Amino acid sequence: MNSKIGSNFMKKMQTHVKCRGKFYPRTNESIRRTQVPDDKVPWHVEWAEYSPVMYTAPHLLRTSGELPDWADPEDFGSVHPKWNAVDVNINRKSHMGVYEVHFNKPRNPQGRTGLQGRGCLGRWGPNHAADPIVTRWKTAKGENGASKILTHLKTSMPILQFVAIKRKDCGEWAIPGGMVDPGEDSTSTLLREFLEEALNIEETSAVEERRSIVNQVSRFFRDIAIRQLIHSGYVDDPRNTDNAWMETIAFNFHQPSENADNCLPSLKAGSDAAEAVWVDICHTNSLYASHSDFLEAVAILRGAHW
Ligand code: RP5
Repeated sequence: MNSKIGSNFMKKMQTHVKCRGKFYPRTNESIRRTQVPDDKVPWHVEWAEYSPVMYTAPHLLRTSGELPDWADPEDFGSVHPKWNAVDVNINRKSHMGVYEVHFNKPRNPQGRTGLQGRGCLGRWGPNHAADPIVTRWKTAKGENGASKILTHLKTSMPILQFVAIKRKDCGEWAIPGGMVDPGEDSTSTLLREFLEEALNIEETSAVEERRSIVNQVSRFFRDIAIRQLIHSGYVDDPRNTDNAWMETIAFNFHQPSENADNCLPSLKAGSDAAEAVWVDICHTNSLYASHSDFLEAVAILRGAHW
């Protein structure tokens, strides 16, 4: 990873913010987080009275046999999960290094969040996701009919666009990422989530059309000339808790020119996405979790307006 990108990230990621809001998401404001001041976020800072509410969403409290495969039991009983390791087909390793396990519960490596338990996350410890950041230059047809890259009025820098989706769960705009399924490798997750959320592949019934979309996007995602790792690590996701948190690998896939052979199919929202559109990248983009930080890193990498 480019060192400028890396250091910007580390600065921003030092203190999580979005997982320290007043209420826990998806609870109709019925579950309050203990408010954690910035200086009390790190675990090494003493806070004897810290005793946040314990909350795990009701649908995750079912017995093991009734749980979906993306969720852990609330209580492992006599089973000992392999923390900090690949546990059968579940990756319990963190990109952030070895996390602590305190009273049999993993501890958020970024510090306190004001809530214990899993909240609505399936796994104790890291919950792994993958985020495909698909970009292209913003262009317009010039007088001679040739397309030219547009620059920003203030910075004179070329404008990048990315594929954004509107999340159905919270209405926020986001990168079309998603959770890594048990046993799935994150490269497959990147492709699957993009196909589902930005191209609605699940509802594309015509076999030939479906095959052609999958082939086109797979080719595009495999092209190492346009692929760049942007982030692998913690995400400041509003669902994070003291014992369960989101991590991701975010890759940028850059479409060099609209007319290139690897041009993408037209966007169509599907699955957890209500809308899928190309959006200009700019510091004013207000996005879900740490996604604006990922875009800033992409803009720096590609020498684009931010
Ligand atoms: C974020 O949550 C990740 O960056 C990823 O975009 C997303 C995965 O969760 P779901 O979209 O599957 O809810 O933290």
